[in-house]
Amino acid sequence: MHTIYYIFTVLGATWTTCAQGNFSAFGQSLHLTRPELSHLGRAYARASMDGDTLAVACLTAQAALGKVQVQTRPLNYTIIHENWSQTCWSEPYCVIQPRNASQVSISLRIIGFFSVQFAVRSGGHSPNPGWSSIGQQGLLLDLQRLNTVALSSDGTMASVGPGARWGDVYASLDSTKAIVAGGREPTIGVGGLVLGGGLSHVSNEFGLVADNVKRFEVSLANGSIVDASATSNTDLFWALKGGGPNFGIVTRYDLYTLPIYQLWVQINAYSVNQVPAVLAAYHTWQQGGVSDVKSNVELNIALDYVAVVFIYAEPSAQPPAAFAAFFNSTDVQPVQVALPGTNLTYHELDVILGSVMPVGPARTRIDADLTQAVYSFWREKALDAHNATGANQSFILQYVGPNLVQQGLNNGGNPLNIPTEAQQWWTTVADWTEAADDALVRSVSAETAAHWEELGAKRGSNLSFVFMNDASRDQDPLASYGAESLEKLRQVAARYDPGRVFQTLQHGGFLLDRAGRT
Ligand SMILES: *[C@@H]1O[C@H](CO)[C@@H](O)[C@H](O)[C@H]1NC(C)=O
Ligand SMILES: *[C@@H]1O[C@H](CO)[C@@H](O)[C@H](O)[C@H]1NC(C)=O
Ligand SMILES: *[C@@H]1O[C@H](CO)[C@@H](O)[C@H](O)[C@H]1NC(C)=O
Ligand SMILES: *[C@@H]1O[C@H](CO)[C@@H](O)[C@H](O)[C@H]1NC(C)=O
Ligand SMILES: *[C@@H]1O[C@H](CO)[C@@H](O)[C@H](O)[C@H]1NC(C)=O
Ligand SMILES: *[C@@H]1O[C@H](CO)[C@@H](O)[C@H](O)[C@H]1NC(C)=O
Ligand SMILES: *[C@@H]1O[C@H](CO)[C@@H](O)[C@H](O)[C@H]1NC(C)=O
Ligand SMILES: *[C@@H]1O[C@H](CO)[C@@H](O)[C@H](O)[C@H]1NC(C)=O
Ligand SMILES: *[C@@H]1O[C@H](CO)[C@@H](O)[C@H](O)[C@H]1NC(C)=O
Ligand SMILES: CC(=O)N[C@H]1CO[C@H](CO)[C@@H](O)[C@@H]1O
Repeated sequence: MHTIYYIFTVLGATWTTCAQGNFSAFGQSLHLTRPELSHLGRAYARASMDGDTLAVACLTAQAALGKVQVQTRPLNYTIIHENWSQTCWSEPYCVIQPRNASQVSISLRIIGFFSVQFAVRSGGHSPNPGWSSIGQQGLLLDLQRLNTVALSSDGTMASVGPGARWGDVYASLDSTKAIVAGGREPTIGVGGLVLGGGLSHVSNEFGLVADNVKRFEVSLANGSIVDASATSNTDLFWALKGGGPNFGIVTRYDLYTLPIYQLWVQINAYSVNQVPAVLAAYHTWQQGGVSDVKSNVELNIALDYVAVVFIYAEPSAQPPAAFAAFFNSTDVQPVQVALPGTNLTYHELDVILGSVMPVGPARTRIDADLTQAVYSFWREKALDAHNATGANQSFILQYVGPNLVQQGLNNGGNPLNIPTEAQQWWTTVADWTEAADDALVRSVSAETAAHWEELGAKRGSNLSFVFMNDASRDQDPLASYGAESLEKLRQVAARYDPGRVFQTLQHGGFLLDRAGRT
């Protein structure tokens, strides 16, 4: 009896000393003071036994980065609620708001050392719970202070922080008449959009936003800060152009500026009973007008109105001929011209669009009858859901053509593997108020997506690609890139994150570990 008790005590003591010893070396590398080392080391030794290392991780971050960068309870609720969708409101154990790449690197080393769960937020514009939010089981790395926007002296490149919002990027560049390809709503954050590929108003001409990146500065899980570009860590460069949050935290994006400044824009509103005519005109544009890659038609069909934004990547005195299907047809007449044809800067357009137009996960080749059929299917379900819950939903189509894909290839390629043929991507945005209605409202989107696929398959126009930026949590965009791409992405992740921090400790997101598994 005595002997056994004695051995247990020795093991316990050894274990405690060992935890303190391990922390001591790590803490010294963070330049903690002697009292901090000893206090946190003891707390870690105790907490490890309780399994409560998260509290010590947060305190260590506070000691290493300063209290201004790390909030523990009580948290500032503005930060918790700083996101697009209430489905993601969640209170983390603590929030780290790094100010520069080296603070991101320190945060990642702390996360790895203590092996604690985390989520990363740039703009928080994902509606998927857990993608940029986390509850009491983890810490939130909120990048909003990494928001600088700087134009290079020769004007060919803008360096942008991951936590900047696109609205601020455009506003800041506008004064120098520079623009970059970026998100289509001002509140979207830079980081999440680029890592998912990113569609801009001018993607038909210039490709995805990710394909306009010259260089990424990345903090890896082990704290190393590296560059990824066409000449440095080229495999990582390729993977970051649409491969999601699987490789590191990008702390700076160097984006090529575009050789354009003003755009021609008109916004028309149509009545819902004109939807068949609007879809027919959209189809005609896709068959012809779109060969002028400067043209873009953004279609947003809500339950009680239709908004169509016509964008031409050049100023113009008249409606460009590319839009003839809409402007020179008696079949399709707007009930209101919400914005008559105007030359606008990218920033002015961004301000006007506000929160109108997102875009979506791919489903089909261009097929006018299919679009009409799926629209009818969706509308019936969406109206039922509206009656039951008050939810508003919209039916949104995005044209994607061969030139967009070609632009990506010209800049070294990306993992997305988008088919090189004309196609349209569908997405939906739903707004509702009661959490109890989540399942019902989501079922409309899920069933509509399934219907696209089913009817599309019957008609030979089903494509497999799913666009990450607009994918729902139950979809699998990484798997849709194809087996070869997926395997290559896994190899890149294994090379840059051998400890699998981003796969095992990251709370949500389209992670490689979860891709292709169902
Ligand atoms: C201390 O570090 C060693 C080597 O990395 C590891 O095997 C051991 O489990 C660690 N002990 C504690 C208590 O963290
Ligand atoms: C809470 O956070 C917001 C946004 O970051 C900031 O504007 C506000 O000043 C903060 N409030 C307090 C009490 O720190
Ligand atoms: C990062 O920001 C912190 C806090 O402002 C500062 O002390 C540190 O010197 C900065 N590091 C670098 C590499 O700029
Ligand atoms: C828009 O730009 C075109 C082409 O530069 C020009 O001819 C036209 O006058 C401009 N329209 C307005 C209202 O400034
Ligand atoms: C509409 O038709 C008229 C007359 O043929 C032509 O001048 C005009 O350019 C056309 N507009 C568009 C947008 O194609
Ligand atoms: C919605 O409810 C109204 C009133 O109860 C009813 O007239 C209408 O037919 C319903 N619409 C749908 C699509 O169920
Ligand atoms: C749905 O739209 C109607 C009218 O446009 C609006 O009054 C209502 O607040 C919206 N409901 C939600 C949940 O957004
Ligand atoms: C649609 O295409 C994808 C990829 O080719 C395939 O995985 C899926 O099963 C197809 N859907 C149907 C209903 O055939
Ligand atoms: C961090 O990881 C990268 C990629 O695995 C590796 O090249 C680098 O040597 C590591 N740095 C340190 C300090 O271990
Ligand atoms: C700080 C902030 O913007 N919070 C918003 C988070 O999202 C909800 C839902 O859209 C808004 O109501 C909050 O204002």
